Amino acid sequence: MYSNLLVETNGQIAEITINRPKQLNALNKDTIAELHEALKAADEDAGIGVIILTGSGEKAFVAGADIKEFADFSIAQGGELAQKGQEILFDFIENLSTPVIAAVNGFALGGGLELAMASHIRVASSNARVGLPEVSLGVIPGYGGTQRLAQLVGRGKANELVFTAGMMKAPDALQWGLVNYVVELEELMDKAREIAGKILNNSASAISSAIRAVNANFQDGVNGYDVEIEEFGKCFGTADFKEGTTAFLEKRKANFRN
Ligand code: CO8
Repeated sequence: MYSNLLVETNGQIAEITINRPKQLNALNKDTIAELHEALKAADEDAGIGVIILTGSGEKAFVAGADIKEFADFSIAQGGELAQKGQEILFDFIENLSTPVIAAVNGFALGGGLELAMASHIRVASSNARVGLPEVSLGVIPGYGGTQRLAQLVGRGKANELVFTAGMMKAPDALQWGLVNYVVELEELMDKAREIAGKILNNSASAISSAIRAVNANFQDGVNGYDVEIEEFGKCFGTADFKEGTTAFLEKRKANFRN
């Protein structure tokens, strides 16, 4: 069905693998469009509660946007590329109702790190190398990297990584808080699935509300506390709230996902 992706369903987890290993899974236009479709389909599937994104092979998660595609772009085309990418992939992921875990299995550079940062949770393998090399190409991160990196690690560290175009090893990324865990490559998907399993014990509707409330902190002109109050109130009208509180009072485990 997809030319550049492999999509598997593992219980209530959709596992999406970017599959252009010869190009180190670089994000060309078609791959970005396919990712949009696959993510949208998983998000709209009531049977899916978590999405895991990873790259094919043992070398790269995603080595960046496909440099061959934009090497001769004009100012307008460059701006358009960044805007469209944000709209259909990077902002799109961040604002999905379904949590997305990036399993970073090697190089996550430029658009690749930006893809991991747009995901809600990041796990990396010990061979992973992350960085934003854009200024070494004469551009800047254009898929949200200047914003999301500063949000995740603070402005000073973000400035260093962006200005030096440096590549960071997995343990340093962990220490900076850029990834949540580092494990051996062969354990990477299991670690991502373990986190997914813990998420799947909980209410999907409450998690969607939590995503909206957390994201509100980073949206211009939006008061995150107001969004939290609104989302909190909405929870009281859900079947999951009824089930969660009833299960607690009946001293049993809540059963949210039948
Ligand atoms: N785009 C296109 N092709 C790539 C990319 C890429 N980002 N990365 C690797 N490839 C290709 C190589 O061209 C090569 O193809 P071929 O065999 O046909 O020559 C193949 O993948 C294998 O790569 P290498 O031979 O270079 O492998 P090495 O192990 O020697 O090196 C590296 C691995 C260090 C990861 C190296 O490939 C590299 O430096 N890649 C580029 C990394 C980079 O600069 N990424 C950032 C790109 S810019 C970006 O992402 C901008 C995002 C924001 C854009 C907003 C809209 C404009």
